[in-house]
Order: sequence, then structure tokens, then C-alpha cells
Amino acid sequence: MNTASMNKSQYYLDLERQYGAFNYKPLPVVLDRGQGVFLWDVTGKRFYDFLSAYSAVNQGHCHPRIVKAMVEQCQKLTLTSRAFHNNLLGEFEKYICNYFGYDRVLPMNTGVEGGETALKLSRRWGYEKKGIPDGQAKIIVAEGNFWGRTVAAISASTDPDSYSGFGPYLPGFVKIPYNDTAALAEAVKDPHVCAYMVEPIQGEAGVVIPDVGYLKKCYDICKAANVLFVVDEIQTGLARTGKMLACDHEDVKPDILILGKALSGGTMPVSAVLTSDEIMLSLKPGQHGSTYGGNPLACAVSMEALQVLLDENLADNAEKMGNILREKLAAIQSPLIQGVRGKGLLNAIVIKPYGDGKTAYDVCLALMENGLLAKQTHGDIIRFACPLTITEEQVLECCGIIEKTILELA
Ligand code: IF1
Repeated sequence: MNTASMNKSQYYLDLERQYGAFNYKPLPVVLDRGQGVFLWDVTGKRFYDFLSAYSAVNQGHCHPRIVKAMVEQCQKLTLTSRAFHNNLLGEFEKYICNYFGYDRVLPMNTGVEGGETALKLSRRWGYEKKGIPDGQAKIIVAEGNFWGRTVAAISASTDPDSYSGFGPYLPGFVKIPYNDTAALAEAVKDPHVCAYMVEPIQGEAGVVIPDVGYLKKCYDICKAANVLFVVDEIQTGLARTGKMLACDHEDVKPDILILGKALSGGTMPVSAVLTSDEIMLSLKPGQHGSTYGGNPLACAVSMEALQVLLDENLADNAEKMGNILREKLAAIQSPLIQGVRGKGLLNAIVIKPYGDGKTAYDVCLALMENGLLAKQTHGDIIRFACPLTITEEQVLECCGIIEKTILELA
């Protein structure tokens, strides 16, 4: 970044340094515009977005249809709270339940609120339907899981960066290895277990893909043991992996489905928990909720964001573009790249530390200089997750940028 650019950006960086919390270490780029697969910084430099705000911008930045829906609803009614009805919540509920084939939906805002909702529904079902003694319900989670930053979510975490220094933790989580059906089969024998909550692909862990058939086996094990199969599709869902849901690759239908992120096309926090009458109707008035949950603005935006996924065949595009991306990345001849993996447009490369201890973060800095934004996770892994609207020509250009950057480094 040249001096002029750095000075313009520095003003913003300094404000954050002066007034903000340092709970992230962002790349030194200050963005002020996004459209489709592109982002621009305050100096006018254009970047390909290869993070999509952690898969929240599947439909591309500021998608015109989603923005239009938002602007129109914004001028009518944005929030009523659930103390009163409004003319959009029922329409949204019917639309999304038919879209994914579930009886009922409970709308929330952030993804972690979706996870918390699923956890409470699972426990309530465990007490009322499975007969687990009150207060004794356990939920199985996989090592390497990430479903947010609340005390419950970090209590389920096996990543010290997520949980250390925030105790005491919520009891009732049983941690088993990911991609290990034998461990699950053993864990579900505990009669106090009400659910297994799992990601179809572990995003934060570094795009960890389980064996083919893992989800189906987990489903069967849970069914046989009268344990709910709860799937967190907040990052893998909504066409990201080449199917509408990652579970669709194995024709598995979770008992409880959790959605978030791209549910609003990257415009505002919207999450949703979908399940059956039996499970959802265990919640009685006043037992769960949120000020903004199911607000009319979120309903209008989400219906449009979901319709765009279908109308633009974004799952098929993710499948096709992901295959091209992985093929090109795997062909890069460099000792830096230790591996390429992914499904659809949720991909990652594993970078071998190089030079004088340079890591994946340094590769991200170099990619940024060459006009592509991506972020490392867990030190040596760079996640590549561009908007699903990307064209073949753009994918090829991005592969050229990645290859050029990698070859320049070593
Ligand atoms: C951060 C990670 C990704 C998620 C899954 C639930 C949530 C997330 C599978 C919670 C959120 C975000 C959170 C953000 C960075 C990002 C992230 F690196 F943290 F883990 F994507 F991989 N389930 N993931 O991925 O949704 O409450 O954030 O809306 O906290 O650093 P949220």
C-alpha cells in the first residue's frame, strides 16, 4: 500500500486504535464500498472479496434486489417486537418453512442466538419427550466446533482462544472427536443425552471436511438412540457448499436446522431455527425470544435473500466455480502450499510457514497488495470463500492473483 493510501487509511485505523476494542486483528485495509464480488477501500483500490464476511455475503455485496427489499420495508415498518403481530412474520415463516421443508421456525438475529435457541429446544424436548430428569440434559458436540461467542458457545468449545479466561462454564456438553461415528455411538448411550449439535463442515477449524457418509451415519445413530440431530448450517448453508444445505449432499434432514449469516445476504443479522411441531411447540409464551427476533425488516430482507439464491442458481454456481478453483489452486507449484480442500465455494489452503517465520497472515497481506482479500484461521490455513455470484472469468483471474502472490513469496 503506497504512502498516500496508507495515510488516508491511517486516519480510520487510528480512530479504532484510540476508541475500539482489540478483539480482532484485521488486515490493514479500510473498506468503504462493496458490490457483488468486489470491495473498494477508502483510496479507491478494488479487491476481490474471498471471505464474504465469513460466508454472510453469499449473494454478493449490496445485491440490488435485497437492498431494494430492505429500502422499501425500511420506509414502512422496521420493528414491532413480538408483543404485537405484523404482516410479514407469518409470510416469512410460511416461506422459509416451505423452502426447507419444516413445520415451524423461530426467528432470531445472530447465529449464536440460533445456536442458543437450538440448545434450549433440545433440552426442553429432552425433559418433556425423552424423560431426562430436569436439569440433567447433555448435548454432544464435536471437538473443533465453533458456534459463537456466548458463554454457552464457549463452554462447548475446545479452542482455548475461544474459552480461556471466561469461566465458569456451562455444564452439560459432552465433547467427542469430529468425524468419529464410533465415538458418537458410544456417547449417545448416556440416557441423559438429548442432542448432537454439529457443523457439516467445520469452518473456523479450517474447513475440516468429514468423511463422505459421516452426516448420514450420525443421523442414523441419533435416530436409533432417540437423540436429536441438530445441524449448524450457519456457515455451510444457503448454497455455500454447492447444495442449498451441506446436509443435502447426503440427503440428511436434521431434526433442528440452524441458519444465519447469508440468510439476510449480508445486510443485517438474521438467524432462524427450523424444526418439527413436536419440538417447537414445547416452547410456551414468555419462555424464549428477542427484541428484534422476526422483525418485519428482517422478514422482508430474508425472503428476498433466499429467493435470490434460487433465482440465480447460486448452489450450482458454487459447485462449478468451486471445482475450478480447487483444480487451479492444486496445480500451483509451490512448497508453501501444503494442501487445498473444500466443497463448493467454502475452501481453504494450508500454508507451510516460510522464510523468517512468515505465516498465512503474511500471505494474506501479500494477497491484499495484489487485490484479493482473504483471512487466515488458526495460523496456517487461509479460507477462500468468495460470494457465490462469482463468474468463471473472475475465478480464473483470482487464481492468477493467488498463484502470482504465492510464487512471489517463495
Ligand atoms: C467471530 C469464526 C467463522 C459460525 C458457525 C455459528 C456462528 C458462526 C458455524 C455464530 C460465526 C463467525 C463469527 C466471527 C468470525 C466467524 C467465524 F471464525 F469465528 F469461526 F465464520 F468461522 N455457527 N462465525 O461460523 O454466528 O453469532 O457470529 O452470527 O466471532 O470471530 P454469529
